Amino acid sequence: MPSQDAALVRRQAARARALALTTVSTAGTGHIGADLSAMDILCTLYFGVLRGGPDDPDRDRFILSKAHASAAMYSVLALKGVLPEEELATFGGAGSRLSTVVSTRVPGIEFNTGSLGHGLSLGAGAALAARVQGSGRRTFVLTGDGELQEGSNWEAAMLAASRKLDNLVVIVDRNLAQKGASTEDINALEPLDDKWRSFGWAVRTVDGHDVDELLDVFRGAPIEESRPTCVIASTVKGKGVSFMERNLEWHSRRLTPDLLDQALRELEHGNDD
Ligand SMILES: Cc1ncc(C[n+]2csc(CCOP(=O)(O)OP(=O)(O)O)c2C)c(N)n1
Ligand SMILES: [Mg+2]
Repeated sequence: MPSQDAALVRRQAARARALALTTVSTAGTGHIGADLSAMDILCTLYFGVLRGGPDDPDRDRFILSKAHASAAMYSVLALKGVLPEEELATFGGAGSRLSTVVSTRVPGIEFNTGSLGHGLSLGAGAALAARVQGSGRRTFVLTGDGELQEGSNWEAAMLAASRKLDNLVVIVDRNLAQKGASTEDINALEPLDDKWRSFGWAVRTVDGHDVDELLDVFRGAPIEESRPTCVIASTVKGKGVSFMERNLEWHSRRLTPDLLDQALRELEHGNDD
């Protein structure tokens, strides 16, 4: 039986998808495929997992390492009431704090990211700091899968395991695609779960659009004592909009008003394949 919490997350994810689509369409810029891929993960964290308000030093930390999913992030923050919804219309514009990669100018964003490959190092540091401070907070980092080709991730992965940072969770948005190409064609990541295990992490593979599964694994972390947790979330780039799903062009293609209408109609009437 799906839980009430999962139903709430799903409702928010549907609203956030509509906001993100409208935001990138208005701006004529952004990375909508990446936004829709990560949306169920983001909404599960923000509406069902992360503990503590913005001023609580012991709040759980979230780091959007795939910072180009910024329209998704801002849409979630708007639904959380952290950002005014009207401000989404300024996304990507001159002088707007809503830049196309996230920054700490925006309330609720903990770290500046955008140069791929650095979020996990920041996360390992944040998790280490929590331990030193005796805080029970957890740190969650969301990376892209193409992003894992950056070697810095694997240095951070080694350190986190070596320090037994079981308060750290990395979520890999495993949509099998990077910018315009398949990850396996460019620089194969498989067997990805074995890679993380061999670096000393506890690993779980889940459906990155199944909110019940996501709630279960995030709430249950650490999944093994004394090990950091890696959640490999199998996702679909462009999830929820049929003409975007698995279509490499939609990493960052411009969403015209006609196509926006089509996408919003699909969201309203469902596209559950
Ligand atoms: C160091 C670095 N190199 C290149 C880019 C440009 N860039 C932005 S998104 C992207 C593709 C990322 O693919 P992936 O990590 O799989 O994320 P997805 O969009 O599939 O979720 C690239 C290469 C960047 N932001 N940082
Ligand atoms: Mg990817």
